[in-house]
Amino acid sequence: MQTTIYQKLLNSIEKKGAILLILLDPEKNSIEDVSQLVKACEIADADGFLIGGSLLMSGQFDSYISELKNLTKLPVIIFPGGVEQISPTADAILFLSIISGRNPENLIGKHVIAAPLIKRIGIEPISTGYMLIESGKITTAEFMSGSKPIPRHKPEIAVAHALAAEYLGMKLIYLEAGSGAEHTVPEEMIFAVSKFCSLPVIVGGGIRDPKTARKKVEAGAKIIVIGNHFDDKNNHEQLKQFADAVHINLNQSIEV
Ligand code: 1GP
Repeated sequence: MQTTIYQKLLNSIEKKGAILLILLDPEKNSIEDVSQLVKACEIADADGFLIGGSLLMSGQFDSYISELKNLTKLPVIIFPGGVEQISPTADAILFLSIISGRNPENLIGKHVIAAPLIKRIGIEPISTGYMLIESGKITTAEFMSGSKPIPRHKPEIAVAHALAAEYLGMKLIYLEAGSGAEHTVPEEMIFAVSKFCSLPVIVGGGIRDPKTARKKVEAGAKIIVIGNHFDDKNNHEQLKQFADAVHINLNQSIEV
């Protein structure tokens, strides 16, 4: 039987301690710009790509992912901003429920529309409990989802949500400060969620340096997502430092 993308992610986490995924937004990063970043990711030993955005204006989602797949052997996973972001060209899709909110559309409504499509095109859904965490200013994710984030200094609320996701059979927890967040997800919250919930924890939003990425991993994060920081070509040379900071099993003693 073919190994699933989820299992491949778990295998990499087991080996490296934690993994680094780079978020590409087709609206912000043209495929020409991305080709340089993709090469840098392969050289730096990054672990894969998330593709998605809050708004899709251009409608080039399928072809964007196909072109990306031609550039890399790393996993390409859809991180959908909406039900229109489903494509047979990707390796898998995060089947996200915004469990921090109480909007039924984001808990089950959109899933009912997306599920038959996913079945028909045959890509792997990875059920993910997605939590918005308060991070300063209102983020796009918060605005677009019409849901309130979890207060950043209330780790116990995040733990209860994560446990509920685990008991509902979800496979990943995503603690999201929001793209370009002013403040990242607090380590205290990552630590509490990782301690009480056995699902791998993804952390993203506002991470702009390797040291911060390492702190999230030391607190228990198993997947670190970086988007905005690598929109700037000048930052591509830092990819290796980020990957080394996240791959804690391979680089336990390095100073980051
Ligand atoms: C957003 O968690 C991701 O969904 C990444 O955030 O763009 O701030 O790195 P940044």
